[in-house]
Amino acid sequence: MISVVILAHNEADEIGGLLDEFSAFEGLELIIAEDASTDHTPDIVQEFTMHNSNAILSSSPVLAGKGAALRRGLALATGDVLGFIDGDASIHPSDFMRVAATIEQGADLAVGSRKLPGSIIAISQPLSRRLSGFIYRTLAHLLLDTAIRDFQCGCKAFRREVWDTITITCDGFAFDAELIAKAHREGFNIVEVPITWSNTASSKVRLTRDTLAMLRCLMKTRAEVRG
Ligand SMILES: Nc1nc2c(ncn2[C@@H]2O[C@H](COP(=O)(O)OP(=O)(O)O)[C@@H](O)[C@H]2O)c(=O)[nH]1
Ligand SMILES: [Mg+2]
Repeated sequence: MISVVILAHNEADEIGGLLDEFSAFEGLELIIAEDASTDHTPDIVQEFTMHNSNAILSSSPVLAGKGAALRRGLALATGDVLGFIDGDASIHPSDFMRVAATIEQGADLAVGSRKLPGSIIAISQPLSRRLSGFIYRTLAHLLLDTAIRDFQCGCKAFRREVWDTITITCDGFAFDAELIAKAHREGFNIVEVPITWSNTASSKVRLTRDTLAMLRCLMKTRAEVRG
């Protein structure tokens, strides 16, 4: 079975549609990791879980960060393949399923990518995010010594063994880079899969604060994977 953690903080406009799209797929456990929403996100998810026995809501009143929410959600997962997707409908569930299918084909960690020849950016990010993304990517390459082209895309899947082997400590958006760097260090087979991605207006990233926290995490991860 595949367990997918769906990240949601104030995603009331998108989460219902995304969950409905996920229900078209069999063999999935859906874990919605929701933090501190001030809109109707928890109500929408709760309504869905009432009619879908394979779906669980894990809520926290504290805005813990993407990494912390993912650790909480993944702790509930029972599948042998684990994964996560952003809950803002920037990626279609069918793309998550393609990424997860790569695990059955031999990958240990499958990384959805917006930077491969087959990737499609249907709606692009504003210039400020594209610029900060470029700087982050360049630094992540230099610091973490992996050839991955898109660290940040919110669509990844991995064997349970990967999750059981490594420990992720970053609470925020640097979760993905830490996961990739530590899986790489352990010699796991990492495969990038092109996906279609649309920017949504609802980004929760606070450019200065989150970017600084991400850079701190990158430095910490570098020290850990090198040490
Ligand atoms: N549970 C939880 N979800 C979060 C948190 N921060 C962001 N998210 C969710 O993580 C996903 C990615 O965040 P987003 O702001 O869209 O990042 P961007 O696409 O890189 O701008 C979205 O579905 C957010 O709702 C958090 O602290 N807790
Ligand atoms: Mg987003």
